Amino acid sequence: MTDKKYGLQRYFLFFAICFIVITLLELAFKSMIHAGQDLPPLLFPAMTIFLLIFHIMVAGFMVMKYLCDKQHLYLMAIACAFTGSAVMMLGTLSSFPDWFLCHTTTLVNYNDAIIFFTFRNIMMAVLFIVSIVLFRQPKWAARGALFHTFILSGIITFTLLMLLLAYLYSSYNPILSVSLVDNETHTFTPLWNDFFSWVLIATWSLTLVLLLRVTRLCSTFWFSGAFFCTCYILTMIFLLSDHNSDGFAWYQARFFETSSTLFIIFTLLYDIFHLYQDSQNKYLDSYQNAIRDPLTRLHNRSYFYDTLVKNLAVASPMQPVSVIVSDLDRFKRINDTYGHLQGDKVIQFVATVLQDAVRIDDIAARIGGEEFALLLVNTPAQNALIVAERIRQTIAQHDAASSQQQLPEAITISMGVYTATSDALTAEACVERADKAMYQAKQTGRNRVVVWEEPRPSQGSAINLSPEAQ
Ligand code: GH3
Ligand code: MG
Ligand code: MG
Repeated sequence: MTDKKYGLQRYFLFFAICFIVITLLELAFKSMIHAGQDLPPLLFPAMTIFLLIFHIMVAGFMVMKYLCDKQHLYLMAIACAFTGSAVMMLGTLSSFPDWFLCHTTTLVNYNDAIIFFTFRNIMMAVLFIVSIVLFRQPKWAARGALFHTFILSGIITFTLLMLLLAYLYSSYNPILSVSLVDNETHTFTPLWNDFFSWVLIATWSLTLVLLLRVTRLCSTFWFSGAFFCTCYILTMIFLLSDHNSDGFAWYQARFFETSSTLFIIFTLLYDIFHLYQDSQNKYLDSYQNAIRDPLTRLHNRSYFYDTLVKNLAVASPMQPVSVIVSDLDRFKRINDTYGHLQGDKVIQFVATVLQDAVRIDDIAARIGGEEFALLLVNTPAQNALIVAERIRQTIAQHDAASSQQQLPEAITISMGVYTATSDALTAEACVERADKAMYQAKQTGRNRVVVWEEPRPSQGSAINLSPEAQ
């Protein structure tokens, strides 16, 4: 029921947009060109050249889109429609013999122009119908390369056949040539007025109805396709209302053809923009996943080491780099008593405390199960000790109630600090020293911070105990 309502809303929107855009186009056209006005003879071939280029662009877009995943076979029917149309427009251009040299020509073969136009329209409408049918059968896309080749061969053969027929029925082949326009008087013959124009109106109308029913205008692409069909129906109506083949209606028709093709091109450009935006977001997402730990969303071990290597390269007494390694105290007991899920919540809680305690340029990482590391840029040892101490106290202060049950009971953490003031040590060696300081904290009672100090000759290793020991 809701689907039906949205479908109707979409149709209403489509017809409203069509009405507004077509009225605006008509006003724009009439403000540029007035009926009865003498028009430059090369205007029509010039408009045809623009249309030809736009049709080649649409065909190119369609082929590229199809080649992206080779799933949307219906795009190739549209690609053939626009390619065939562009080739037939070359035939139209050859009806204006001197257009290329910009000579004003009086020898225009209007009959050939309308023959190419007729075959072009039949071919495009039929290929649009094929495309709609292929769109309706998405399962066909999965049928494999052989099936795609078979369908593609059919589409291409049909396009070539229509090109051949257009050629055979034009003045290039006097045996079959039909007369749709009298080249002397430039008036349409009854064969055009009473038959072909109606056939084309019927074919495009059928295409439009099918497109609306099958695609339900589910995407901007089909929306622009429906607008294209509407403009082509309108084109035929303009031509029917005019009796002269070199008249105002031809220019009007070509203007609408060009505008509707431009509409498709803008839709495709929007599609590309959308795809680019989408892939950019996916890239950013996957990059974040690659550098972050899934449980805590802190940075992971490898990102921590990579950043540490970069920072150590520029470390100096003026630009010290501090590393803090932390490990939760008696965490096995938490897991054993409350289960792993609760243990995970504890790890997440600690991660939040760590992340909140550092600046934007610093790195908070999870480097093991319940082991964390902080990289504090431009931070001397005494400041790193203050940061670590603040974190230790924050964690120790919380209990189940104050942590909203993230912690099942109060917990503590042991931390070791090492500060590098040169690039003499590797990243691994720096972390090892902070780690040793942290183990010293464990050995000396846990829930404390120890700053690593260079061993003095008289001592095995020199350790500066946490503030609690001070
Ligand atoms: P100590 O004070 O000496 O550090 O004692 P401890 O019990 O914390 O010992 P240790 O640091 O060796 O314990 C690590 C425990 O962390 C072992 C393992 O069960 C647990 N652990 C590791 N990764 C995870 C995890 O992702 N989730 C949970 N829930 N537990 C983890
Ligand atoms: Mg541990
Ligand atoms: Mg531990």
